[in-house]
Amino acid sequence: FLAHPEDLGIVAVGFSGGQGKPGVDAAPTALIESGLLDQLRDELGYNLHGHDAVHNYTDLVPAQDPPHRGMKNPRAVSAVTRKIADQVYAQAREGRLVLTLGGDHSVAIGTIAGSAKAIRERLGREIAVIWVDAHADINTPETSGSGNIHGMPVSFLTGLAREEKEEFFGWLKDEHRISVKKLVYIGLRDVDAGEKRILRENGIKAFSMFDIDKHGIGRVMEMALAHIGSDTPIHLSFDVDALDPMWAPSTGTPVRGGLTLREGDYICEVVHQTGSLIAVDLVEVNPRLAPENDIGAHETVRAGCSLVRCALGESLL
Ligand code: NNH
Ligand code: MN
Ligand code: MN
Ligand code: MN
Repeated sequence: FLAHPEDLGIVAVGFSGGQGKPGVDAAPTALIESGLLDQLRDELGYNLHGHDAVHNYTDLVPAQDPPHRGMKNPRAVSAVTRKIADQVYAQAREGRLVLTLGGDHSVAIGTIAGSAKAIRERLGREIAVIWVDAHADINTPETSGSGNIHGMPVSFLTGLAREEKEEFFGWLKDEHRISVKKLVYIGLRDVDAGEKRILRENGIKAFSMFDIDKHGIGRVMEMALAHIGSDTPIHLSFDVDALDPMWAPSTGTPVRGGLTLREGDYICEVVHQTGSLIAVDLVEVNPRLAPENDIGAHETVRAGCSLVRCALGESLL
């Protein structure tokens, strides 16, 4: 699906407005300083584009941003994700693979909207999304208990949540949206009651930690890809909290009982191997949240780099 599979568009966004804990905005710089982009260029052979800047878009954050339908920082998140959608779209429109380094998971409103629009225009195709996360992030503003928009991106992207007003995600149009049928979750273990109902009522495919224990990650990936169908462009959105806190302690909402680093890497490797990958997000690394000592932050950054390298083909012999 890529005209230039060796060309990698980088969108580095230090944005934390989709949740309440500062520090997730420092992740792109931490990942880049640990050598991720150099590895992608020098070891994996990608031509990088758009990698000179880490964006924080503080200019898009209004001084006053009171809640709307219970959503916190709604104007800021809407404006920033709209900008991200433009950036991802511009890279994807060139036929490049796109890597986004977040930021909290609200950035995926922009990344997936941009991918979906570009692939529709270039190929007339719908994209599939593989969402790897401890959480389902499919709350609507009304079902959310927290009001944090990083728990809502999937509901806006699928059209389960909608808004007319531009300043509250009204800029999201059909061309940006994805089908609930082409969405697959992997790694779930902390899903809100309202989200469980949404998943059930919409027949959304989800592989929880229970399914991974039961079938093994190998079989789960076969089933996940079978659900999507071969020959479908894939956007991989990886929340680092899908990994067990043993591997990724520095994240805003760690949940025990998660994926091993090796299982996370395997998911990324299998997705790479399909040859259908069009975009990758790595989100929710928070280097400021380092329980015990900052070995945690270092380890989490290292795990994040490993996931990205695997998704971009490092392990292919
Ligand atoms: N489901 C909760 C909420 O809506 C938590 C979401 N937190 C995440 N999602 N880290 O990946 O706020
Ligand atoms: Mn090329
Ligand atoms: Mn998430
Ligand atoms: Mn999560």
